Amino acid sequence: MKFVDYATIYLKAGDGGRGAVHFRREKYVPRGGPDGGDGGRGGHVIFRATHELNTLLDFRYKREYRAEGGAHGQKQKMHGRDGKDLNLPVPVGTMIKDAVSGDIIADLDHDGAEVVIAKGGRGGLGNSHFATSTRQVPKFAQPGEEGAELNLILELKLLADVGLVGLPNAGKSTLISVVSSARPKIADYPFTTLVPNLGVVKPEHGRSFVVADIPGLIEGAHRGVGLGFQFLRHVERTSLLLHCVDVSEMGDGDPVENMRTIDSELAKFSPELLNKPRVVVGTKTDIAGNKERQKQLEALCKKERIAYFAVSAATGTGIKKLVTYLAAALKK
Ligand SMILES: Nc1nc2c(ncn2[C@@H]2O[C@H](COP(=O)(O)OP(=O)(O)OP(=O)(O)O)[C@@H](O)[C@H]2O)c(=O)[nH]1
Ligand SMILES: [Mg+2]
Repeated sequence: MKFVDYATIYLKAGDGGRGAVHFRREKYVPRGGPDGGDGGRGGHVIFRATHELNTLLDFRYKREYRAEGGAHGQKQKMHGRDGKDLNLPVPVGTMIKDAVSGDIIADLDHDGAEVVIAKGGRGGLGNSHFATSTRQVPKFAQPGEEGAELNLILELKLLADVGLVGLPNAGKSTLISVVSSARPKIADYPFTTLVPNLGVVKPEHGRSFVVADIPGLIEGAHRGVGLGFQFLRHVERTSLLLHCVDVSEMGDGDPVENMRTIDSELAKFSPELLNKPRVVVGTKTDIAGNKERQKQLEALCKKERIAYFAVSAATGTGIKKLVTYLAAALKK
């Protein structure tokens, strides 16, 4: 069970080609001068953000990347060919850090964002550059410069508008599957969702927005218990948190306590998370539940000025109202 939004990789840009040592040899030209050409530049390694990807999975399978070297210089002052640049597509929202210092090198936060992360080495100068009046037969040329070499950490924070949080089994994936075209795995056991799912919601009015469904959180998530921790950073960048609480009799424990457990994990992970606009959604209302407990949850939300909606993803009750509310809240 591996998380796919984090990868450590090694990159090497192409080395520059060597400059050539060569002397002109032509009929009837008794002593031709030096004509060694320059080496080509090594290929750069370039990252480019694209909406077509949404995980860093590829970088977990292949962890070494090398761009092509420049070709060596040739006789007759012929320049060696430049090495091909290596273009690596990454999902929008990928942050690139130096693996040693941890410094952020680039943050590719929009479609098409590009960064030349490792520069190819310059090609060496051929011996034709080194002839002077006193040194007419230079028997040397420059070597090519080495391509840059880097160890990097790639980190992806999904760029979603709405982050779905809640205990395992709360119905998060089911909700995203009825409001968007995402089709995540749904099952009646905890930790069904292992990696985040993104879904685009198209409300009747207003712009589309992106919802991220992350694996269930449990107590201690902020310390790394369960699967929660790696995923919490995904919701850091969302504009709104949607907290699913199972209010049916199928749900374990008390909805109010369950809500507090998640709130406390969010606060411990980053106090700012709780400053985000939040919506609490009581789920699975088609299954009988304890009305008293539902009322308590609703009352708590009212007290804390958090919007509350009761929905059933199974029957569709309350879903439209929720989507309309989200669309309006995101417009602000
Ligand atoms: N009857 C009914 N069952 C629901 C509803 N929503 C979810 N369920 C069921 O609840 C169980 C858990 O749903 P999931 O959507 O997988 O829950 P989750 O929050 O994504 O769970 P994790 O990924 O494990 O954190 C599944 O068996 C769903 O079929 C609902 O509105 N009504
Ligand atoms: Mg799920």
